[in-house]
Amino acid sequence: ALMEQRLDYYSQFNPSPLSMQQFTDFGENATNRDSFLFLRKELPVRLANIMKEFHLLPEKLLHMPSVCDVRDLYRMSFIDLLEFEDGSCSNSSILDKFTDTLLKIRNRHKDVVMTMAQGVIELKDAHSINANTEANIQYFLDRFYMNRISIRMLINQHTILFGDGVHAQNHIGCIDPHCDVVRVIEDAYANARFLCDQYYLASPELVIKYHNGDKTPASVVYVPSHLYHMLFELFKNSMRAVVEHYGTSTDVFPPVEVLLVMGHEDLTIKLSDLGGGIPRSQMDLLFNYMYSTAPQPAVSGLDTPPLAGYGYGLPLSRLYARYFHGDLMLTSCEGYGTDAIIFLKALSSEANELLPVYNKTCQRQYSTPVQTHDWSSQSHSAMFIRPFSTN
Ligand code: W6P
Repeated sequence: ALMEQRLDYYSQFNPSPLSMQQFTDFGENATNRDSFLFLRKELPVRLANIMKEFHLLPEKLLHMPSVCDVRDLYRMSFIDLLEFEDGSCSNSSILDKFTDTLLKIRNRHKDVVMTMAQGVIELKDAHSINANTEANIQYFLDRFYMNRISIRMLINQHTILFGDGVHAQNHIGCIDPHCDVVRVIEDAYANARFLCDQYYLASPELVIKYHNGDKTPASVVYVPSHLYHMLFELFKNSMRAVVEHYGTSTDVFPPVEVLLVMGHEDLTIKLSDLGGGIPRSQMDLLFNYMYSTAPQPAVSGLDTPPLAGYGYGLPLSRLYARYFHGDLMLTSCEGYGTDAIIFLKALSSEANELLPVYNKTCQRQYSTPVQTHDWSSQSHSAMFIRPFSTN
């Protein structure tokens, strides 16, 4: 009852998005106490906003055991944070306790992506799912995972800056103010290649092309682990496509090409493969959570392809890109190959967190039916994506 009342209170506030510049300024100037005072309100606000949004999900999904488990974790963490609501902060033992609580919360939520995916599988096994339900789940999961990315970012910054963990050289929390994009590309490529070699005994080469207007090396204020996550996912997909398209009887493959361009607004990273491409009808499915949790083909643990893509890798990678107002897009020529493009904001002053807000507009999204037909011809792709459309 008390929790419900505090939930109502905190959900009235909009989350406060920080810019990359604010993160770095804060990291360089703020004290443990400043950070504590900010987070003891901002974290409950971000938690409360997404906890409220759970109520808008289809009833059927809310009853799935895994979804109940996830909601319990969120309630627990919200309650843990309420303990710091109006305590004094002159006492350094309270600051230490706060940091411990954040570490406990981060660890408690480590498997939430998996558990929510399990909840979607439970729903698909128990019920048939109509187009509206699917659209609502897609909408919710994008917002839910984005909220989670943002909360983990805040927790990481606080615990790295003020906890007793090790602090990477020249980093401000988990932000590298001179993130060397080429280094991250080569690192992600090397690790994806290792998996590819292990499974297929062959892998395509990497070719990087630069186009820097003024010949300055491509450096950006960014979270290297986020960039790595996106690139590793894309390289795995490209390598698998190339090796499977050419077959393992050859070990000469067209390389995966990366074009890196530093513009005034955007830093663009384009990965091009000649892996045979994707038909247009399947493009949207690559970012669809319901489709990506299709029951896995029965393979024994040891034979599971390490490059098995199309889990939540692509939709989550796109969220990482969008989190600081970048984006991730795929374009493909079926029969030829695929381009994957990551856009990042070149300027740290424009790289603001993109956060879901619980308000009337978002409430309306859940009650608005998916697009009804106002063109006469049934396209194959539309039938494929929404086979049970009732509109
Ligand atoms: C493909 C399929 C795909 C998905 C994501 C990135 C690259 C590629 N290449 O053939």
